[in-house]
Amino acid sequence: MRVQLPAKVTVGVGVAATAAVVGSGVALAAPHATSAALSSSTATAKTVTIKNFAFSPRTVTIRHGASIRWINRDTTTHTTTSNTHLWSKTLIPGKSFTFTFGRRGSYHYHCSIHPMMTGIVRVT
Ligand SMILES: [Cu+2]
Repeated sequence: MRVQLPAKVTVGVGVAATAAVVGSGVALAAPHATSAALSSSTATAKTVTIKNFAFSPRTVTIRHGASIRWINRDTTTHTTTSNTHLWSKTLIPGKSFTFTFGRRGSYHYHCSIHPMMTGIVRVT
């Protein structure tokens, strides 16, 4: 899909705005190259284990475009819930949930059943 977009832009703008096409072509080339490089870092997805009413590790750092997988190894149901409600998932014992972080930042989250359980995902 990302490959098609620059092609459409080039065709749509046509001959009248050749300079603009070249300009946007260059601008689009950089993000495209970045996303291609990131697809390999997706393999470095990290796991946060929920155990003994805690997220472990409590703070985890990944590259943007990579994923966090939470798995509930407790005998109690927990949730992983973004403080800004970017994601929220209830996990019964043994279940897991994966979320991909496209943008850099610090994402604070908690368990909505046990609000003292908190964690942070740092996306670089
Ligand atoms: Cu909990």
